[in-house]
Amino acid sequence: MGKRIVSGIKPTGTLTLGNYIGAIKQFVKLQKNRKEDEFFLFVADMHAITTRQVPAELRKRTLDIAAMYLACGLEKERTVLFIQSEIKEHVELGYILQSNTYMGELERMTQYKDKSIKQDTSITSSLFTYPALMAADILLYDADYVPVGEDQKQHLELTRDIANRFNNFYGDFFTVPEPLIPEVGARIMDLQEPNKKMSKSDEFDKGYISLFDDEAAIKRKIRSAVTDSLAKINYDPINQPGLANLITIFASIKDLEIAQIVEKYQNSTYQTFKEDLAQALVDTLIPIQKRYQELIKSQELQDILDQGKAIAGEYAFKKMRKCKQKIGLGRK
Ligand code: ATP
Ligand code: LTN
Repeated sequence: MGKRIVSGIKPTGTLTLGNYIGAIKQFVKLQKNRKEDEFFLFVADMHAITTRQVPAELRKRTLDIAAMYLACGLEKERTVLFIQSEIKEHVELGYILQSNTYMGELERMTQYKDKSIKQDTSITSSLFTYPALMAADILLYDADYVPVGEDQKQHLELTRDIANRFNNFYGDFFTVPEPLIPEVGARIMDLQEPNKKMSKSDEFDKGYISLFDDEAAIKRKIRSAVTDSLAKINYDPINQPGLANLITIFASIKDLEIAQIVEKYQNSTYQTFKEDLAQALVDTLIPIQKRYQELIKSQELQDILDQGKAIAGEYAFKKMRKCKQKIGLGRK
């Protein structure tokens, strides 16, 4: 029997190389290798509004992400691609799952802790309850696997706990999902502060590579990426975190092992290594950008999203009807 694979990306900030390596590339690879499986992929715009967004920018980025997913190589015939807010059952199930999630569990979420420290004032209540909505995104479609980066592991564990709790109380109903976290590239680090995750919400753009960066920007950012003074190509995340991050990026982009990159460059200077890495990134990202430019203006993108909405919507509608019956909501 085929499995169902579900994942999403928030349309906040620009898409980064971290999103590409940690999530999108993995998704594309799974699709190539798992011919019987079904792939549901959405733009998590409801999650974006947990922090303040400018409406026109939010709408633009939502479409940008949908187009980028396809430009990165997803097979459109095999992907149910949709926009989260167009399927109202996500929020409906999110509320039900909030009613099966404890305050203590949400208080332990590190993403919430990190984001609320950064914002200190006006933290929304939806930023706090966000993991219950994320659980709904996944459980609504009975996902077997959820490909994500390392930072989402904790949310996936909570999703599993919520599903098990619900199943124990009401009888088996949700598939308990498993995270799929890549071996290489699950946590791409900031180019300037290699002890911090590369993040699109960062205010300084030297720390991340955007999937929309042009050739000059890519080369400049790699050239100025922080390394160390040891002057030896070696994979040592503790003592050479900046270099280890660049090696990880290189291995991931080229689909090679870390050891293969280290071996190839062991006698090279950092400068040569960085030049080759920058070129590999340019060779990967520029063709993606070309495909994105064609898609973003096309009717094809709109048609794919309409079709995604219809397929996901039908599944979600049926699942929610059964869910309400199980809980005792409504008349029948
Ligand atoms: P923010 O940086 O604003 O918190 P985000 O990029 O983590 O946002 P999403 O866009 O929703 O949030 O993330 C989409 C996917 O990309 C998730 O699966 C996440 O784990 C993955 N991801 C994000 N950043 C990285 C990173 N630096 N390395 C690897 N994977 C990442
Ligand atoms: N919470 C994730 C984005 C996200 C997601 C999902 C990922 C929302 N819903 C469902 C996988 C499955 C984030 O912040 N990166």
